Amino acid sequence: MKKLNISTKIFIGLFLGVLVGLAIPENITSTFIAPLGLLFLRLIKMIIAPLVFATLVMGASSVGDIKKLGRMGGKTFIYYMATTAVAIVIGLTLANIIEPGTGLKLAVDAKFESQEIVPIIDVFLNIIPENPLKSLVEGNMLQIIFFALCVGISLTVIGEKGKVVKSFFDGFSEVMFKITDFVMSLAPYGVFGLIAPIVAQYGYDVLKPLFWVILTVYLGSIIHAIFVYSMVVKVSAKISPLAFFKAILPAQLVGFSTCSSSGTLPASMQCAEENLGVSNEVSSFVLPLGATINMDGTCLYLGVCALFIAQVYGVDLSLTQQFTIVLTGTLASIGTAGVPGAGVVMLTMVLTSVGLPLDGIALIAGIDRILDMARTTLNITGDISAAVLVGATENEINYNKEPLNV
Ligand code: DAS
Repeated sequence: MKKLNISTKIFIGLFLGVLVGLAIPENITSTFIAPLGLLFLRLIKMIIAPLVFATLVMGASSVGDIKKLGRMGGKTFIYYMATTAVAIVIGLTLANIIEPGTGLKLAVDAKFESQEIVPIIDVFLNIIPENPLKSLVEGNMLQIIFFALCVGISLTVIGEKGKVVKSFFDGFSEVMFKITDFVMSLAPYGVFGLIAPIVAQYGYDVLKPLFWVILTVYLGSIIHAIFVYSMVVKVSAKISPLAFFKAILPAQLVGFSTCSSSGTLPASMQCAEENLGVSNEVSSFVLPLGATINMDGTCLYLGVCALFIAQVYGVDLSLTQQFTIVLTGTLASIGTAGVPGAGVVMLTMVLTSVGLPLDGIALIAGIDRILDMARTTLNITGDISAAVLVGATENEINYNKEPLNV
């Protein structure tokens, strides 16, 4: 039988996970199957920081000129902010049309302690590490990216003197890619172990009352992915949307099951480079940045949930307030880590910015994981679309790769 490609294997893992989750009680799946998913998550977390650091140093030091790095950075940042704002507008528009919260009276019993809100200026100051080793140990992605860029650029500037250091990072990034290949080969088992307990936990009675919220977030995510990213990859790289979505499917499935953009980074880099032909130099710069500051899915979810909570409480949000949501959400996405549940922290900031009660978050806390699956999948899809855009505009895409052969 023809060797199954990774997408098919992960899909089989996902499908079997759903079947087992439906057939076997939650206490069994959480005891005997969940550890498989947790093992996969730990392996992914093990490689993120060294993988990002090594590949980013290599990427930045091989760019060759600072101007090009600045150009790539500018394109990446503007693209991320623009698509994030579009995502929030799509979320708000859909929530205004579908009105998921109208006519819904849910008891808000769970008190929701508001999360600490970091002022925007601190978000930017926090990008600079006080102690780079501590950033690596703690896995602070923005600080790791900042320090790796400093090292990479310095290696470019010192030229020959940095030869030994550069060859070390060259070898180290190869080692990290090899380990990543091994970890990603376990993805089908990891996805199975992650999905089965979730399906067992979320029965129909949990999802039913909030069906319209789930529908609005998933529908908005699909609309954003199809209309925004398809146009970007088609116009910038002449890659057909079908080829693009087929090429990134493994990363999307990992994002869907892990609910972590950072955790999906190894898969995102692999799909961008091996299936779409984006150079390592571009992918190791654009993707780690995106995993942290680009959260289109999260921001679409913010638009939907802020309006849902306003509707449940009978609050009419003015256009100015809805514009405030777009602004707050876009800026808040910069400082939020790509880890499970990060969106809830941002929702706190957005609700506060328009004076909505934080208790409203308790309404959706029970299904947040289901919403996180969609928003993380959209987040990483946006990250990879950025890698394609920057790769194409910097002539750093190897078109000999057959995306359709994924
Ligand atoms: N789970 C986050 C991520 O990894 C997104 C979120 O919680 O909104 O991108």
